[in-house]
Amino acid sequence: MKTIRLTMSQALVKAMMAQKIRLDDGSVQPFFAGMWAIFGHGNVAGLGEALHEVKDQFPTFRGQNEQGMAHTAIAFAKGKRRKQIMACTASIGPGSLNMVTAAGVAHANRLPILLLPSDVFATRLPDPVLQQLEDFGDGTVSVNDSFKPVSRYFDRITRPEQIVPAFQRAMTVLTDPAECGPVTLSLCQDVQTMAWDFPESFFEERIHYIRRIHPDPSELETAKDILLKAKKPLIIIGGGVAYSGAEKLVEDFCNKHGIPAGETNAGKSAVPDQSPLNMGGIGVSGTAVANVLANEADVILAIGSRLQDFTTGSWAVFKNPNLKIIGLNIQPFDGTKHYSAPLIGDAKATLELLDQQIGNYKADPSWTEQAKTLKANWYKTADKYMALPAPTTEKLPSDAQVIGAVMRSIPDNSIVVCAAGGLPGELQKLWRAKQSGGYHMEYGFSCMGYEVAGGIGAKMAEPDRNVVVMVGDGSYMMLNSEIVSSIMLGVKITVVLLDNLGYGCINRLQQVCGGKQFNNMYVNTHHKTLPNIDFVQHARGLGAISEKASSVQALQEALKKSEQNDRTTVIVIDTEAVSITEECGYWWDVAVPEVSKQKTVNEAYEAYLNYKKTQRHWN
Ligand SMILES: Cc1ncc(C[n+]2csc(CCOP(=O)(O)OP(=O)(O)O)c2C)c(N)n1
Ligand SMILES: [Mg+2]
Repeated sequence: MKTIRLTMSQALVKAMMAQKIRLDDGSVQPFFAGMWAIFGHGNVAGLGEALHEVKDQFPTFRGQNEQGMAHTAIAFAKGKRRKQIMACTASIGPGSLNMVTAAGVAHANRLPILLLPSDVFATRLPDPVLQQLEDFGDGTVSVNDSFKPVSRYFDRITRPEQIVPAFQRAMTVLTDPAECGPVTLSLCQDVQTMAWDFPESFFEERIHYIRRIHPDPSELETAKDILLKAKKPLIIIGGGVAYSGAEKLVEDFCNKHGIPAGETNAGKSAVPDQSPLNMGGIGVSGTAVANVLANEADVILAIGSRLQDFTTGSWAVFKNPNLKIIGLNIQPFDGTKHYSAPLIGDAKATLELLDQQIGNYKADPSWTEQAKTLKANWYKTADKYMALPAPTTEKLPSDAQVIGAVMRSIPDNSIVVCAAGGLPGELQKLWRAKQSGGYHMEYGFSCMGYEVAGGIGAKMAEPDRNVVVMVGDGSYMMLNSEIVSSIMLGVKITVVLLDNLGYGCINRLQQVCGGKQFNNMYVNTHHKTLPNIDFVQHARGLGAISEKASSVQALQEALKKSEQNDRTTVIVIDTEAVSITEECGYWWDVAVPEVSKQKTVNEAYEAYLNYKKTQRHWN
């Protein structure tokens, strides 16, 4: 056997560079687009040396915060529809732990990322090293064990040769459409530097592909039978539609069979908004179209959806007592939720077969017509919320008015990026993506701080598209420093920062639950001085172009102007924290205290109990 003597780190990097992926069009490209790195004593000498050696063929990017750089890598994988990914390495202790939250994001959103946190010395000889925690009862525990629940695959590399099987398993998980998510290979500091005679075969080019699982014939038959009896079927478009490349197929399927479709936050924009049977967002922040149909539907065909509570209105939005759910999903865990009739397989391959099976089946024409009428009415309602405020108004604009302005002012190919706060709900209701993939929402983990870093990843994945990040002041304050990375790398994004002086959405939620306004808006916090943050100066300080828009009109102009800017631009606008788009939406199960001294809480609890009665219990 021919061998090459390399350190574990050199071998890992060399093997990563040899991994390729074959796309549907037959083209082959590298699977790893590069490595995000923040070094410390845990990885600078080991992995750092190996990355330097190949820096011209395999790029290493320096992040500003480990969580931030991992968000960027995750957004990149999402933008690439899981066909190309990035890795992230961090130093021992705090650096690595900073990536745990991001691992949660990748896990919830089923997005592949290779995390390479540094670990303590395998030999234990210098213990405890700087940043090493000591478990008094278990010598095998390190802080990196906290990656276990947020990884789809975890291994700790305590000998150099272990990297060979561990990396092979990592690749299996990263390229598996059902299992894919974060993979963590925890690299002991000393082992990163240790040499071994690696078999040459470890470095051979390997061409992966995302396999298309075809459904079991009996599951297909059952799904066909259910669908053929449906008078009022409704499709749920989940994120899996885009990962499977089934966007056009789903659109054609809806049109051919007259089946309207609601979108989850992950599935939104797979089918462009203007497509006649795309009814927009479904569930807690759904439209007055999708949710009305969801109330009545007799069959739900959920495609590539995790059926998260926001999608199902905490399982209260489906009201038809005879409802049947078909769970078309690559992952049985998702496809069987609530005793759905599972239809396990790749969305595209399976839907093609289902289409053949149901032939010329059509939903009840009055159902399809109802959907179209509702949609036209909903557009009118939504337009009112998004209309320009009168130029004379003294009132601050609402989130909806800002969304309208952004939508009107940016190029058709734009991707809007968001994750947390009041904006995701408003965007799911109101945003109209003109082109497929124009809506990038991290709403699996809804992680504040994802927005700016995620925008950079979305732009790196699709450099020809315009990327607009919409972010609240709270999320922006949590993590904005990757703006510096965007400027360093020449990855231009436009950030629209809505400043309402606090956590507007949680403040509203608090009151819905009967609570007093407390500790969300700055004004309701314990303070000696209220913050008066100059976001424009702050963004300029990081190197961005920045301006304050004094009105929605000014925002529209600033957005138009920003297209010519040569680098990341932050446009700040003051907004009010009270208004939301009242029409439609759905109940969200947020637990309310059973006993309280506050009358408003008691009342909210009574209302809560009434809502609870509408929840579907696995029927
Ligand atoms: C990391 C993280 N911490 C806490 C939360 C809970 N949370 C959701 S939205 C929100 C406030 C967001 O504030 P901001 O970005 O200003 O948006 P707004 O609510 O004002 O629209 C909080 C605290 C979260 N989603 N993520
Ligand atoms: Mg806010």
